[in-house]
Amino acid sequence: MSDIIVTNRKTAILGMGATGVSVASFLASRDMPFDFSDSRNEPPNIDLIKANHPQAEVSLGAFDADYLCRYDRLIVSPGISLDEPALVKAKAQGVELLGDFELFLEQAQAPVIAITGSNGKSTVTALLGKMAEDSGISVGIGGNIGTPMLDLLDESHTLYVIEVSSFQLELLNDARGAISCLLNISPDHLDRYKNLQQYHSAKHRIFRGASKVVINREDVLTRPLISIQIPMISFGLNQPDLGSFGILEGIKNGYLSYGIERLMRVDQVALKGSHNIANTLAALALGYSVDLPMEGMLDTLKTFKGLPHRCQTIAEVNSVSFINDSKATNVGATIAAIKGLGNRDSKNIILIAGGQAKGQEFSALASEIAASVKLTILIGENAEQFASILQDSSEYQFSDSLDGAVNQANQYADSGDTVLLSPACASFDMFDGFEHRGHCFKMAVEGLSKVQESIQ
Ligand code: UMA
Ligand code: ADP
Repeated sequence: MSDIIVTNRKTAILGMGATGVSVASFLASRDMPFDFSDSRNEPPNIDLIKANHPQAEVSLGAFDADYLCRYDRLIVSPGISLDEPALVKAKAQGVELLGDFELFLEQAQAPVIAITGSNGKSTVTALLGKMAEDSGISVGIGGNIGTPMLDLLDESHTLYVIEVSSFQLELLNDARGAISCLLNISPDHLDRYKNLQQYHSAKHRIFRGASKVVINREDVLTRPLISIQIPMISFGLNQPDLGSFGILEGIKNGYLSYGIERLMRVDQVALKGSHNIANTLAALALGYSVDLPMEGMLDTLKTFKGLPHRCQTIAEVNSVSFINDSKATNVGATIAAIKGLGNRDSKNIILIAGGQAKGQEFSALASEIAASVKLTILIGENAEQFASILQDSSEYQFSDSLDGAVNQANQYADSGDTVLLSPACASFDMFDGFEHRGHCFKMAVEGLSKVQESIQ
């Protein structure tokens, strides 16, 4: 493939968020000129960009096709839909659309592990990154998880572990020998994609030009559609074939295994929940594919407790556990949380859910909620839509605020119950993001603890 970075091409960066800022620094460090365009009138980093890149022309407000067609190429931030009419027209007129992932892959001088999936990306990225660090490797860890990937480029790194979203994959043409992992696929971002098929196609672009592939053998949607002649390692919670990762003797009392080789008892893994055991196996498969030492990886598994806002126990008040799973922004993640924490014999969960549905159906949740949830408290924009799937199957209430929902949950809970914030929805109707929502939940629960202390 020809070099992407050629200097005489007129370039505009679309989007002035984290990605746009990192693309600008990258181009500036190579003395390559660029302009900026953002469809918001008051984009987030306008002052920073004007100060750091005074030579760049900045165009704000709705994207204009004629304006964009002045450029040879547009480097498009992931939050911008490629169906945006001005982009569609610019592309039709021969303007090249490029994403930061392609730029990053061209520049990276060390092996790249690329991780995508509907759920578990950040957990696997952070876990694998920790495994590499613990084994003494200089590793760049970032992408959708937080640090824009172009900011990671560093000649001293001998490995990159990159989380990539479907948005970041939409413009990928060639993974340039990356080791590509697709963890799982369940409906998400259906406000951006026309249907699940289109979302699935975006995810599968991760396999184009990969040198090795790691897939989930229990999720057929993760299998490459075309037969590719590259090494493939699978993971899954079932018994592994030779050369793949899985569980021997069952998840309760069994072993993480590589083929018939028992590696470690499942109950020694610090991460909890069967979905996290699947994540653990994916990380092992990826680490194995770049020759990380197995002993060291297993040691990391004994201590890595996971990231905040993902099924994180934050308090116990009156023998009721409060769990923050604010990062559950789709139905698949909330199903995993209820499955992992629910007790089907005694319905022990009070679920706080709702927010922005992002075009998804909630119906797949109904049977899981009916089995383990004693009360669902619904908040946010799509609370009514969520309630419609619960009509006959289980009890629910509405709340205007997260504080109110926590109080309602606390009043309803019996000793031994679990209050679970796992919204299955995006948070932007009420919060600045999932972290803000999780933080507000924590504050509300701490408020309860204080009331409890003052009573005692
Ligand atoms: N913008 C427009 N027009 C639009 C949409 C956005 O001009 O139609 C502008 C905004 O005004 C803003 C900029 O684009 O100036 C924001 O760009 P962006 O939305 O692409 O976000 P970044 O700040 O660049 O952050 C992105 C990822 N965000 C999204 O994909 C939406 C971050 O993932 C990622 O951490 C960051 O790049 C670094 O790689 C966040 C995310 O929510 C956490 N990701 C989604 C998810 O995990 O579900 C995919
Ligand atoms: P992502 O980066 O893909 O959003 P995270 O690791 O941040 O993934 O987890 C997001 C949500 O998905 C959390 O609620 C978490 O408990 C849940 N989750 C994590 N791994 C899995 C998995 N393998 N299957 C289903 N849900 C998962």
